[in-house]
Amino acid sequence: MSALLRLDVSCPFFDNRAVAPKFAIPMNTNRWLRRAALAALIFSLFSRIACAGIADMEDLEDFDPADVDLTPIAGPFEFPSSMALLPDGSVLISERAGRLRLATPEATIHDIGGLPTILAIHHAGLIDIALDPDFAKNRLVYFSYSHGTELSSTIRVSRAVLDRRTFRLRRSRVIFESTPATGVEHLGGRMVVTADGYLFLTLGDRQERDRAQNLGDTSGSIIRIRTDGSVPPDNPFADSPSALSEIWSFGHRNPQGLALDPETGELWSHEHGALGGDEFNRIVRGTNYGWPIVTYGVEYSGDTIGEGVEREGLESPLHYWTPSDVAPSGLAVDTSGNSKHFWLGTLVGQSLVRLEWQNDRIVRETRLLKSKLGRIRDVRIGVDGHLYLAVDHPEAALYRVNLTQLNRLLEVHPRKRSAEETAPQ
Ligand SMILES: [Ca+2]
Repeated sequence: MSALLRLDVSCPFFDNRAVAPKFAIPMNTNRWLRRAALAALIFSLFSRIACAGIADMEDLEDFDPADVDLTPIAGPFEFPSSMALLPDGSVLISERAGRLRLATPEATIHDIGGLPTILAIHHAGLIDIALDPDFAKNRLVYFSYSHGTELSSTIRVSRAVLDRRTFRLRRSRVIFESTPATGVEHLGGRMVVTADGYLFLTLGDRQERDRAQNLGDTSGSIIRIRTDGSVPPDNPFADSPSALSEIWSFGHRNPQGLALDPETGELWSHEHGALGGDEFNRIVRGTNYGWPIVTYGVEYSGDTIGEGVEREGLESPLHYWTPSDVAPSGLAVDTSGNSKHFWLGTLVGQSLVRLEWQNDRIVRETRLLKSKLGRIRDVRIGVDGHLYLAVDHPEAALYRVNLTQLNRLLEVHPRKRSAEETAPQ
């Protein structure tokens, strides 16, 4: 069928046009996808009614997704944990339960075989997926996941060749394994692979906070290895006999976002605090980020943690969130505009967040889509310049947003507010 269902939302499906023709959904799209688009339409119409008026620029309740082509492009996915955007417009999606799936530009979904045995329980499972910088030639992918049992588990990173013809991973091998721990909380597991062949991986403290200050333990650290699994000799603790040579930075609680700056090569990360104290950090070689000695969070009982909020020699966050209504997840660096922006999802906050970077600091935080899509698990920017969102849901859609339009729309708000404040009475 080639008929089009006319709706008040756009649904361009993976094409690379900067501005898609609005409101057309091919009827040969599967029924679930049409339902997701209809839900977006209903929300869009509701938001036009309920969200009139000027919201605080920090929390944009009047944001209308229809203005930026917020579009469900594929699904459903069962609790997606991450995604990797392929050069041909396909998307690899990891599902927490231990399934890897490939959504084609035509929105056809294939299961990818050949994953290793994965410990999938509670928050544990398949976590992140990343492409080799030479993926177009070598088809290498990297994936992080929980391994072992609930009583003793590790985070592993494996790499394998993605065979697009048979939809299988081949020649899979483990290139990293963390220090084991009991329980399956505070796992971290986010990866970045750099163009010059390094792999960074975040590791949570596994709910044993003192381990984050122990350099003989990978818990609560960000590690750096070569993509073949070897440890680079210039790692900060490579010559220290009491430290694990993979460790790049430490004193982290539970980092669920890691991204590389395409302009500067800097590494950025955020992490969950306890009650309050979620942080945004620039990750620097050999640095101690303080957990659990210093934090802006407190115990869930309200008691203080450690020594306070800062101490000389321990890196303070560039931005932090207190109270704990955020829980950041997924991170993308946007260098398309005049200012650098960081995009992240939030789990507790159920929002999309933009942090604006100017003069070496975060100057503005903007929250949007609150409670509209649900818990946002992962945020990526594709080679097409669009923003992709994965939500934490048993029947999740993968969404795409026109980032150019979104940035343009958000730029209006501070000026508009400023103009109103300074207008003559
Ligand atoms: Ca910290």
